[in-house]
Amino acid sequence: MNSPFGTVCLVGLGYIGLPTAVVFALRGIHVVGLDVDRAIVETVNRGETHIVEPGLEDAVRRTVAAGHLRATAVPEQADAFLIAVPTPFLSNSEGHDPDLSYVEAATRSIAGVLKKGDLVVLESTSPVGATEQMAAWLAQERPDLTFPQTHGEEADIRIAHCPERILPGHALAELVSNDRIIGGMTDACATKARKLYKLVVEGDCIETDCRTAEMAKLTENSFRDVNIAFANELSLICERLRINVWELIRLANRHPRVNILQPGPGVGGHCIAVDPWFIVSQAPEEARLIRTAREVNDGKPEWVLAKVHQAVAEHTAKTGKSPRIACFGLAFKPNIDDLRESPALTIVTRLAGAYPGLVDVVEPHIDTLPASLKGKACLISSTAALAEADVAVLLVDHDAFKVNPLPANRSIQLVDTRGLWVGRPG
Ligand code: SAJ
Repeated sequence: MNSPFGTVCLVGLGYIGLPTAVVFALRGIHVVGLDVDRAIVETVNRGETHIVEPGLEDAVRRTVAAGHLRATAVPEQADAFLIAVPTPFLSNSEGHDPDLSYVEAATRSIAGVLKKGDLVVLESTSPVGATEQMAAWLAQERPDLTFPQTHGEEADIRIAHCPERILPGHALAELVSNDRIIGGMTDACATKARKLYKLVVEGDCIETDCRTAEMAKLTENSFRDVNIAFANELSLICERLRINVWELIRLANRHPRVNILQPGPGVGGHCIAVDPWFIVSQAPEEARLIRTAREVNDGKPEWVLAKVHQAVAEHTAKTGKSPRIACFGLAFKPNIDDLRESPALTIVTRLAGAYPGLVDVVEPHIDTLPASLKGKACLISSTAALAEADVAVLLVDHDAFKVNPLPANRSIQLVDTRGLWVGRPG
């Protein structure tokens, strides 16, 4: 097959960029990974990874050994550039405005090696208008080339937005099986980008314009955030009304058109707790529900902390002694080792500060505690923690915690934020 994509360049070898690079390389496509972090470049070139993702290490080793994947810190020519760099909040922003500085730096870094006929795709989750902004930066850097904003279908460079939608922990499979939204700055841009993704994607690749594609990604994560907020709000209401929220949700979900998600200690990760703010930032007057959902979910850790403080106070009043507190789970969601933006980690760090020397942590997916807990809590086994615990706080519904380990012969006060050990009989 004579592909117009001899070389594909992934800009940013992070949680999205590296698995994406690997998926193209596994199809025998020549892939270059560009990253500003030389340690990451060297790691990948040794056939290793800096990311924990099932199957990734093996795939990097094989594709590097086969000569299909190579990393570099110096931009070089390619036929398609996929930009997958972080889009966090502005650190000085009170209103959660998006920070496009990584996108800008990545865009300007590849501008010098662009040639007529190249495709540039923004994959990073972005506010509406970011792809057009990227095109404007490229045009600034390369006045000798033409771009879609001025030359439409005749432009030298094709530009598109194709948001990633993979679930951490399932990256390699979802990169192939998920449908992709392909938002072109023009129809020809979308068509060219679709041809690229079709080399690896088995799901549908659906063409639209770049602004709709940007909003679609933000909408997906906001939809989930609003639905989780509904479950979290129900958990607060049920506590006040003395109703078991998990039983309530199980029953309500028997309705054929009701599908309520699960309450928890808050919403973590680097996507769902961030992306809705991009919509709020661009349409503050209109995005009322989306903003409130963020506030409900962000408020949940405080509520859990208040429950633990209450359990501690009750134990102390009854026994005259401070309780030992066993916390189950630190990850931001079940069955992964990812602690980024984890509400469980926030809660445990606050507890370790409030009750020095009294907090134990059970987290089967990590070997050492993160910096915020080093020397302030102990990472121990479930059995060891429960042998001493007076208060147990369940924060993550890891499979390893599915069987209730609480001893029958000793009373331990339980704060169960996931309904794993209370409220799910049978
Ligand atoms: N959570 C609950 N209750 C639930 C479901 C989730 O409290 O019923 C919590 C989790 O514990 C976690 C947070 O929400 O703290 C987010 O977890 P998640 O599994 O919902 O999502 P992420 O952040 O791992 O990945 C999401 C996905 N988006 C959607 O499902 C719409 C994924 O497909 C995206 O690719 C990813 O964001 C992203 O990169 O944007």
